[in-house]
Amino acid sequence: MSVHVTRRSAIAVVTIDNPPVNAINMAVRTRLLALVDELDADDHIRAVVLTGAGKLFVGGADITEFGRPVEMPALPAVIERIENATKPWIAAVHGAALGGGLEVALGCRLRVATADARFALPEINLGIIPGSGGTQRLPRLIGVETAIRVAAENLTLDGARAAELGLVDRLVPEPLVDKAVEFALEALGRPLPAPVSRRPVAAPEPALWEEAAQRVRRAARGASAPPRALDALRFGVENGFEAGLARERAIFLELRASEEAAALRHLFFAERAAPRPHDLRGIAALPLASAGVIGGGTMGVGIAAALRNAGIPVVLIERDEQSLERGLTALKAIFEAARKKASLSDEEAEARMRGVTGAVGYEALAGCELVIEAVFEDLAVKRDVFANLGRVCRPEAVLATNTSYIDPRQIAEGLPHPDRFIGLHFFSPAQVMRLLEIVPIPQTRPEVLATCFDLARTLGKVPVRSGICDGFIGNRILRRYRAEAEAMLRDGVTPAAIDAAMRGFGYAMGPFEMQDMAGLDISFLHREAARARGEAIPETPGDLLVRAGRKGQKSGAGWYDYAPGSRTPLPSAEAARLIAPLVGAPRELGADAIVSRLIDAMAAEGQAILDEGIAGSPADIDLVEVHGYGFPRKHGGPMFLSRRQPS
Ligand code: 3H9
Repeated sequence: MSVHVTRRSAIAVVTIDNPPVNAINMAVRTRLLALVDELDADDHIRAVVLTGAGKLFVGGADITEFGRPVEMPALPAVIERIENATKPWIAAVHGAALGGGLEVALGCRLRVATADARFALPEINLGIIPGSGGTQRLPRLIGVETAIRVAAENLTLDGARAAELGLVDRLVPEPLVDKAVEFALEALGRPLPAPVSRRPVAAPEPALWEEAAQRVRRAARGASAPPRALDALRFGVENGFEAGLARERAIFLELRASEEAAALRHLFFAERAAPRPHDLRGIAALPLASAGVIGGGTMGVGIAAALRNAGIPVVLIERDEQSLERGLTALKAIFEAARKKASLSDEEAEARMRGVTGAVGYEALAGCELVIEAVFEDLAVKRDVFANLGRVCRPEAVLATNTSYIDPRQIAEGLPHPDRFIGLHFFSPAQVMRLLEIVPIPQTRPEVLATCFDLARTLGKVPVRSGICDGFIGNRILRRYRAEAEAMLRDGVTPAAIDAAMRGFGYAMGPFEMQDMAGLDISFLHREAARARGEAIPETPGDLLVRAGRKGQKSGAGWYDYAPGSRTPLPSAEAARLIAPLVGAPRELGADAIVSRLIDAMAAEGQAILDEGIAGSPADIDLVEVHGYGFPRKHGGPMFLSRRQPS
């Protein structure tokens, strides 16, 4: 049974027991509704304590139901019934009370919580707004200003803060249920407070709404739900609880049926499934109490920062003192920047650096349980690194390469115990970007693979396993994306039109702006090297630009012009003139057509990657694009999109 009842003299204890997160599904709603009637009719019962089994109160409404029509009884009706019960219901919260979980607690007459309680309305992350009175009851309990932060800006309140704000009537120690029963008996001796929906709410200064609207819109970055959560909340404050509840429900149902919400649900489940692949269940990860990073360049330093942020001591290796000093300074600058932004305290920033040992030479890595190589992308250089690691590291230490393009099987050739070798492809800046491509070679032991998934969890990354191919999953799709953009360019569509279309779709920048930012010269040099090896690589428009000295932002010109000191791309007549020999007559193409051509190309490459067994699922490919390549979350990823709207 998903909800059970015990009796403690005059108090009924109702426990929602629906593992893993006590999500409220139809069975839970039906049972709660029946229980209110049952307990109201029970003369021996004077009050009801409502709690959650296991580690938390309630993780929210059951998200798996959202792809289907609403099944009755709906949650607002259940909460209304709880609120109007003749026997008062008292929520006893430990762990998370999220979304519908918080809404149920708000429907109770009183609330007690342990210090570890967390209250939030994370619905906006799923493309919806609270649908059971969260935007209406919360401001009546804790005030408009903080309620906006919770409902529309993802603020989580801990137990202590919730108690300060009056959301929690009493903070209690464990055992929670015993303390809640005591509290209930006490509460029965006093007049009960009014149900939250009947309490007045103080309307704020008009300027507060305007400021909040601007803040919410800015932070939403094009997502639909946050401003709508604010709308619902404001409407209820200005027009009363009943009208507000109706408005909230209408917006909730509209958004619940939207493509954006479907996309965000798809990502929610993909992100939760990613760290726990089925075939690794039951395989124990190896301990990872210390790690080494080889290479103090941007990538190595970013990886070291990510490890330190997760509390793992790091040995950073460089080939000489000067390079080591540069690497350590860059690492310190990362923590210093976090300190300035107040995301780290002074002590935390210092502790991050105290956990770093810099060294020249490999001997310092002898005790490490994991070593990640992040040196120059050159097979001979990397092989030399692993020859040294084979010499100094313990045979059971996990040895990883951060290569983006080189076949890891070639890097591992000659390494003793290659079963401990693996590719760990981080994305720059590695302390920020959440994607981690995990690339086993045929010899990699399952324990080593499990260890890397475990590492990803520890680092807060989204791990995706990739088979071996040129560019793995992400860079291979990027290449196809760029090739398609170039094909459109050759068809006469301007870079500005293509970039604007992709920005309109939700990317932070379009493919040509991205190339200008990253620099056009690196891929030019790759093409030149291939040509020097005798490969037949036709001249590209990018080659023409680089030959004319236009290497992107770093040279002040690329696909676009840039005013001195500015990063704002300006359409360039000069670039158009230079590439003219390789592009067709100017042609207008609508933004939608541009977007679908590029997304179709990505999805087609993704399908090829699936067919070849390089990626395990379409969802994995979507995670790569969203977390490594800036694909707009609200569209769910190229595979999701192509399957929703077959072209
Ligand atoms: C809502 O409430 C709408 C209402 O306003 C209105 C309704 C009318 N439903 O994250 P984990 C699964 S919207 C179904 O690894 P943790 C998850 O997929 C909801 N399933 O655990 C995973 O499954 P599997 C608002 C859910 O301990 C398993 O549980 N609430 C739900 O690290 C474990 O998840 C939210 O948005 C759900 N609501 O963290 C909260 N939640 O094992 C979303 C989780 O098969 N949830 N699952 O892979 C969370 O933030 C975290 O799961 C939580 C636990 C903090 C609760």
